[in-house]
Amino acid sequence: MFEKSIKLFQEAEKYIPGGVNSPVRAFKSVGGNPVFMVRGNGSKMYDADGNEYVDFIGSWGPHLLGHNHPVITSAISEKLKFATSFGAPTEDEINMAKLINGLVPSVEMVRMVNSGTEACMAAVRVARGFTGREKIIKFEGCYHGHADFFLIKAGSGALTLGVPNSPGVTVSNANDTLVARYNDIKSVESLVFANKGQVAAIIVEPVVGNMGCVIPKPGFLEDLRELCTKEGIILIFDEVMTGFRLSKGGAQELFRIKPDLSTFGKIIGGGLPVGAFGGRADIMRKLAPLGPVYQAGTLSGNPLAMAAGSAMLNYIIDNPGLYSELEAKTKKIQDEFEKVNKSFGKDYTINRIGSMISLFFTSEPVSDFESAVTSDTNLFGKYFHEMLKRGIYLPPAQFESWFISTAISDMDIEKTVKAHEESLKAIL
Ligand code: KE4
Repeated sequence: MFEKSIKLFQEAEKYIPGGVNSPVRAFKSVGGNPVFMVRGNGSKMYDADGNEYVDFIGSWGPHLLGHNHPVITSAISEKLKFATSFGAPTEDEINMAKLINGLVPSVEMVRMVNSGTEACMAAVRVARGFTGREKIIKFEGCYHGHADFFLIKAGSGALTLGVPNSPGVTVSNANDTLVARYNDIKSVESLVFANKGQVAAIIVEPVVGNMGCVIPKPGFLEDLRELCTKEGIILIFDEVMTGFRLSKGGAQELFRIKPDLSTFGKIIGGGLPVGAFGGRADIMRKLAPLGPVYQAGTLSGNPLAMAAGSAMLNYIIDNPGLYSELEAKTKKIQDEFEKVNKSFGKDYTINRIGSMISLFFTSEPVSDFESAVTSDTNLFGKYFHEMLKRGIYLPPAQFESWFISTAISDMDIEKTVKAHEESLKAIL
């Protein structure tokens, strides 16, 4: 079933650390050999051994419309006739900036980069430059990319692989990163008041994907907004995952909160490497070449990536109904899974919002890092492989959100629910 992937992984490990270019892909937390993909189409991915999978990762979020959507691929191939990258300004970048501003009104000005990490790193830098303050507050279990000052009690692969505080991050970096508890405004207030006038920014995943899907409790985001306004702290919504996924205006539209800065990635690249950060013009004007805060990137805003990203955003504008379609599909999965779980006498926690969903192997409500880690990760590992054998490709880690694309069909859902039942039977 996986002979070719096993061979490829052995080859990969000779030249690439851990055989992968991003740790979460290595199946470390679920065990076994990662599967090497060769083709994607719609809701499916196909591996080197010819196995077909219903894809619930969507490249960790970008594929809102599924793989190889013709709107995206035709935009890329059209642009390819003229350009890949100039390293000079293009009209494509103006169009992309206007699209983002039109969909997310809090983003008065925006700068394109090449990854979510860059976007989050730069947003923190410009917040520090604007306020003249040095400390930041993040939340335990949240992940904002691999910039040094974020790898403090980080989520996603850092949490999965047990390195939430990575070696190589200096003490001074770590000292400027304060860590609060998600959904606990008191934990934030105590840090703010203990560091009065020193906190430049609070960065938060408005809906967390990197502990698995964790939803803000009513009032939490509002309290964060109020605290930041009162204390002159920049509120950064890390919408790399939630942006254009939870609604056409992201989580900030859904929860009606106006952050000072927002970061984006994944969906805005339509599968190509794109990140972006933006927000209040008075803050963004601090950026070089206008202001003193330096940030740069060779391939930032390159025409090919802009073509893919703007095709995606234009599709979202032309098809606003896709969000209720995604909501219905994902709710159906949740409802069917819960029925199956019940038939096994299990009340596993399933968190869902829009097309983000996570099945936690714990019966505790999961609302923060502490409750997320009560999940039985060994059981998740066994479950993952049972689902994989049945042609369902989940994120290979308990602490990741699953992503539903518009390409997921009723038949895919039926197949997934059946596989879920058979997998539970096999592991329980
Ligand atoms: P990238 O640098 O990986 O493009 O984005 C970093 C990032 C920032 N903020 C949030 C909320 C994110 O989820 C991410 C990246 N997400 C992970 C998946 N949990 C990417 C997958 C990977 O690391 O390979």
